[in-house]
Amino acid sequence: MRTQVGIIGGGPAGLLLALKLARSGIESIVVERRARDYVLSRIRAGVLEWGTVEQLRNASVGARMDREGLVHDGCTIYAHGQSVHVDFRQLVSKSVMVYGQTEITKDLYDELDASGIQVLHDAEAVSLAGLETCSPSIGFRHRGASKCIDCEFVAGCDGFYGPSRQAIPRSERREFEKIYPFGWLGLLSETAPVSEELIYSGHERGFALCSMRNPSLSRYYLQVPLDDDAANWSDDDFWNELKLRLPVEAAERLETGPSIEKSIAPLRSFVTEPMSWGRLHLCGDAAHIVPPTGAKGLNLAASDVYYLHNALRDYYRRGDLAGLESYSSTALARVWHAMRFSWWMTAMLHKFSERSNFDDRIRKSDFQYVANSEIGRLMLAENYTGLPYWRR
Ligand code: RFL
Ligand code: PHB
Repeated sequence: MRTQVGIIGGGPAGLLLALKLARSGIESIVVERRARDYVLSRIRAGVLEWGTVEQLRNASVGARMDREGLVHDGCTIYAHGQSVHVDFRQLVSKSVMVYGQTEITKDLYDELDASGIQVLHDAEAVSLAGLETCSPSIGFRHRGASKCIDCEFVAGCDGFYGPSRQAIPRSERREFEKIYPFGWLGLLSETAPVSEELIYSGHERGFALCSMRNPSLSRYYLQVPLDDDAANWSDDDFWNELKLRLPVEAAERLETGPSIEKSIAPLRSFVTEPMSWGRLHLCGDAAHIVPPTGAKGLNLAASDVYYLHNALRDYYRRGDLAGLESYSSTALARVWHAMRFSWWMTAMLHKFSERSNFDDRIRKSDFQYVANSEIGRLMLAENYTGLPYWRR
């Protein structure tokens, strides 16, 4: 098989890149390790920055999002007995869109099918070769046969555990990592959301988040120890603990019901540098992971795709290599801002058992800065709704 861009990974980064490239007349093939149903059963992100919304619209894949997504103009941060409303529209004239990653992935698959773009599912033993040459390739096993895609560029969109990042020699890679001593237990239920906007709660019992997918589907999270197991939590245990961690008015309004999904995700901050090696360019979770507190993971995947698509388009239209050469540094500048913001939100709102009394006062002071200063809320709103896509 031969194509211009070989894409490893059929998550949001790989699928959006394939679609945007097709819109610019550039061919690609996507190789995905899992079956489509498996990819579509993963419940992940829920909050889209406006830059992500506009990218989906520009790739003509935003119609259902615009019909079914919920536009949010603010959110509530609760800690130390005080609720603070952060009004995005008033502070930065921007909003976010609440629309599940599962729905985006489905919309992207439907659009790729309609455009005749190949996504090869159930690919096993995927490997990369010739990355330092002009003709790299992707080898894999598919339905019992060995296959190879010869291409001109490889986009590594295969998430944190995929092979692309590992294909960059260890001596050429620098990794930056922070592991947090807790995870998030998420629960999905067919109940009305407790509030119209998201509530982030930094309670002394631990963090909690009230989110949603639509007016009758709620998504809630609780901070739990890293070694906890979702099976240890009955639905009643979850609802009781959630009520204890929310502002009283919200706890009283909370509608409870059976869970339709319950799972624990660990929290991690991770960046690999550089994001390019020869003809390989990494996008999304393959290059970086943020704790979900700032709702940045999917949005960073989308901004990487924005930069990489523009760089490949300039190369194929004009033979201009400048965008590809600066892709890593351009993408990383935005990545590090999101790293800082996600780390800051996580530190401010979670309970750290090993933290000193000094750290606890800093955490309280961070929250009070948001509560008492419009500049504090402005910083939160600007980062949460998404920093601009700077150009080189
Ligand atoms: P993905 O989604 O992990 O997709 C990578 C794809 O690559 C495939 N793959 C391979 N394919 C071929 N060969 C191999 N050897 C392969 N190995 C892996 C995988 O099967 C998969 O299909 O990465 P991508 O595309 O970079 O997208 C990143 C996002 O999924 C991720 O950052 C977000 O979900 C993070 N995230 C959130 N992000 C937000 O922007 N807003 C949020 O509100 C938000 N909430 C969340 C989140 C992540 C969470 N979890 C579970 C980690 C909430 C949670 C709980
Ligand atoms: C979600 O709805 O899954 C969600 C929302 C906001 C976050 C993280 C996850 O910060």
